[in-house]
Amino acid sequence: MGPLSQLSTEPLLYCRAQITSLVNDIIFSTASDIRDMKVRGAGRIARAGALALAAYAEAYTVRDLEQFRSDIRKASDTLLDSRPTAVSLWNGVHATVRGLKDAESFEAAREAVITDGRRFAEESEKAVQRIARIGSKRIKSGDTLMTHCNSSAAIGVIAEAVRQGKDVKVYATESRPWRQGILTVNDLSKAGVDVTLIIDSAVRTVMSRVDRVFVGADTITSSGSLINKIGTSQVAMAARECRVEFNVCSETYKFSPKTMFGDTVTIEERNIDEVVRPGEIPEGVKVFNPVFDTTPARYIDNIITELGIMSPGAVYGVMVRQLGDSIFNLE
Ligand code: RI2
Repeated sequence: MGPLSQLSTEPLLYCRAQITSLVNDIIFSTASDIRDMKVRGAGRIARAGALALAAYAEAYTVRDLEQFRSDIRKASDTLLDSRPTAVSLWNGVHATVRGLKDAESFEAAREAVITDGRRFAEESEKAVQRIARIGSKRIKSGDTLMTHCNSSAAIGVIAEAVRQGKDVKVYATESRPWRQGILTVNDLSKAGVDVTLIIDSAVRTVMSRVDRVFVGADTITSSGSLINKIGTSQVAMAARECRVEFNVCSETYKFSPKTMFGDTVTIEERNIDEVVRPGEIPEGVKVFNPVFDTTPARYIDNIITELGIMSPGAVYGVMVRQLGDSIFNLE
């Protein structure tokens, strides 16, 4: 390669490097927003992951199928590494990249990622709205409800019931350490709901006044157990003790097909700074900050999905039906 060609290609290489770094930024900034909880909630992080991959594909300029496949795989891994517990992100990413394998050209592969990513995000929004309509039928006028953390699916159900003119009261837990309960009381108040904020340790005291609990889901296993914000299992146990109905509002992309094959769900542990301020406790005192817990299926009365209300025992069948033939490629 002579000096002339070097001169003419260098700016091109420079531009390509700039474009590549801009394209990568889409993925890195989404992953860091998810990790730092700027984007949070199991449904929202799934949509953010799917749309980031679609935007990445749209901005991708190297017209090489194998290179594209490899870069999409890396981008998917970067997104999946951001938060480990909610399977919604895994399902959203996999729904977005599923057309890559069979695509015969770069153009077809890129189009598949763009279309599937956008479709996942749209379907996800629709599922939340459908859950609101279905779940609202479980609520009667005069009911007192409880919710934990900040679930758009659970809030949608309660807000829809109130929109229909039902008179309900809601207790919302603070949900330490991130205090997502503050978001919840703001969301519910905006929707015209009579809502009372309680600290997490008031759950058992208040449960005797409650008729129904509605919580969201980060992951539901093949045996129908729920992984959700830390403290959910305590809410469920208190509800069982008081004979209060315990409802989980969950889009089916929060069902984890990986658990059918023995995978366990990783419970995210976050930084201790979220619990104590520096210097507040003696050196050597340990802090344990798991942010999710498991509620066994036997504490769950209903799982409210976009396909309808089901018992935890029905989850396995829905997973098998939804996965179809692809079930054999999962392990
Ligand atoms: P939606 C949240 O996790 C909570 O655990 C909430 O119950 C769940 O996601 C589902 O939220 P985090 O991101 O998808 O606050 O229903 O840790 O909005």
